[in-house]
Amino acid sequence: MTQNPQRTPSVLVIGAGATGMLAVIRLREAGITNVTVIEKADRVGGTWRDNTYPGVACDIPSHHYCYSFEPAPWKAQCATGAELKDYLEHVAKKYRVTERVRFGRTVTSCLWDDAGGRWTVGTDKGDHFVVDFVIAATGILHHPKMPDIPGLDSFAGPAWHTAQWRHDVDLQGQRIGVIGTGSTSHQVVPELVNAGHQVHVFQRTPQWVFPFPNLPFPEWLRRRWIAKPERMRPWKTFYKAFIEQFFVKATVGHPVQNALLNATVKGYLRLAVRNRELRQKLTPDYGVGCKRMVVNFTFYPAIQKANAHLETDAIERIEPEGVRLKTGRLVPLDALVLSTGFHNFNYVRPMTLVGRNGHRLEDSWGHGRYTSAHAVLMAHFPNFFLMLGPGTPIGNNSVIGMAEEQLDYVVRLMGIWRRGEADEIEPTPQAVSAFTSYIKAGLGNSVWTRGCQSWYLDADGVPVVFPYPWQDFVRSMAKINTNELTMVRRQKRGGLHAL
Ligand code: NA7
Repeated sequence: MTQNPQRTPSVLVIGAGATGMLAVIRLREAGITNVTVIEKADRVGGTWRDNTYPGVACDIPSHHYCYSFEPAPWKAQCATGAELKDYLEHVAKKYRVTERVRFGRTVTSCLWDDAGGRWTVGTDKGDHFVVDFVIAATGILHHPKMPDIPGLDSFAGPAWHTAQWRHDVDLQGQRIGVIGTGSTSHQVVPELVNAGHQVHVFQRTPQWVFPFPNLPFPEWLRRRWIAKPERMRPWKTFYKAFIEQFFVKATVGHPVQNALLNATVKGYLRLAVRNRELRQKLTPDYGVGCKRMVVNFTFYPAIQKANAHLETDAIERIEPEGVRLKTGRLVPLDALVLSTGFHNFNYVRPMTLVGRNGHRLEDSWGHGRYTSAHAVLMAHFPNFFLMLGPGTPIGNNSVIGMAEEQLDYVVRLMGIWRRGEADEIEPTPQAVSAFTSYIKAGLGNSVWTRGCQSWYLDADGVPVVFPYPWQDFVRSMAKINTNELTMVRRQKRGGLHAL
């Protein structure tokens, strides 16, 4: 029943990365303009602002990894970090996102006021915002993970994480160690090797690599796209279909796609690395796709060069002069690059998040089990949306596409509030359990449980990803199921009334 069609909420968005920016745009389209974004850095861009290491690029095709409403004449199949940063800054300007952002402040607390039915959001600069809704767009791979290797602090030379690249260090003539062999390492190592440096790559676990040459788009084609942007639509359709019909289906257990993926990565390794001993060192002992697939075409050629050294013996400790291996050998180094990934389960943390009846985030997640409904709603946290929460990502797919689907859902949920049908909306604990069971039920067929350690796994070794095809993700949020929601209406005199 429509009671007050004019209600417009106040919304606070945490983070001005690709998802937070999208939130501003989608909310404005829906007529919600009282939106404030809190961003700790001094510019928009999130991941693509922070990661500036040599070779940084997206490993999802650029026509797919962008907003559906803002195609761009990309320079190559996969955009570089710099190109994506420029793209996001362009979007922020064009869609007037920047004017909504308060830069240089970090959200330190989100406290739900049971009596008032609103959120109070505090920042490290002492601000307090009282709002109807909070959208946490804090990203998945945001907090660099330092390796827990003894002696790290004792290293005499410079040491830094790939997400905090030291552009001030002159690497000329330096012996560089790179710890880690994930997607980032596969991008940065070829750059360092091809620049002629002596590079020692410390591999704990080899990775399967899907060969994808990052071919540039010819200038004439880009000019055609610039002249008529709708000419880019078929390209988006093609790459989207490729990812969804091949990659995603291969990872969630479709046998044909899975067999093809296996044949491709194994065949590529055989063809690209001719030295049997090196090939053996680079061959994982777990199923293809179990760790997030590395998409790359430059690492194998680089690691075979004379100035590249693959170290596969376990690390004992780090010493002032270099890395001491368990075999006793010291690998002498002048600089150390930590390509050791991210704390992907941090989500909104660190911050104090307290929901209804004093319920803390740690009360839900304290045991390292991350739950949500539809990867965006959390029980006990009314009017709070966690973008790309537990239950995402979907294999090697575009998180921008996932965020678009989630925001459509969020805007429709806010419609309940705007029509005055409810003032407080949260998932029932049963909805969270049902979504968690739904995710677990799909994991058996997926590649993520095939005997590896990966950043997808929670404390129990259960992957926290969406193990079904893309269409299922879309379908799961296509309709609002009010049975999944606890909706509360505030009566005029201040009492609460559960619906
Ligand atoms: P990843 O994929 O988490 O890779 C981290 C790498 O660092 C991986 O090879 C780890 O080995 C290695 N690592 C982590 N800690 C240690 C210690 N203590 N000792 C030795 N090696 C270690 O992070 P990336 O930045 O490469 O990629 C993150 C995502 O960015 C990627 O999936 C894409 O979505 C884009 P392990 O495999 O755990 O043995």
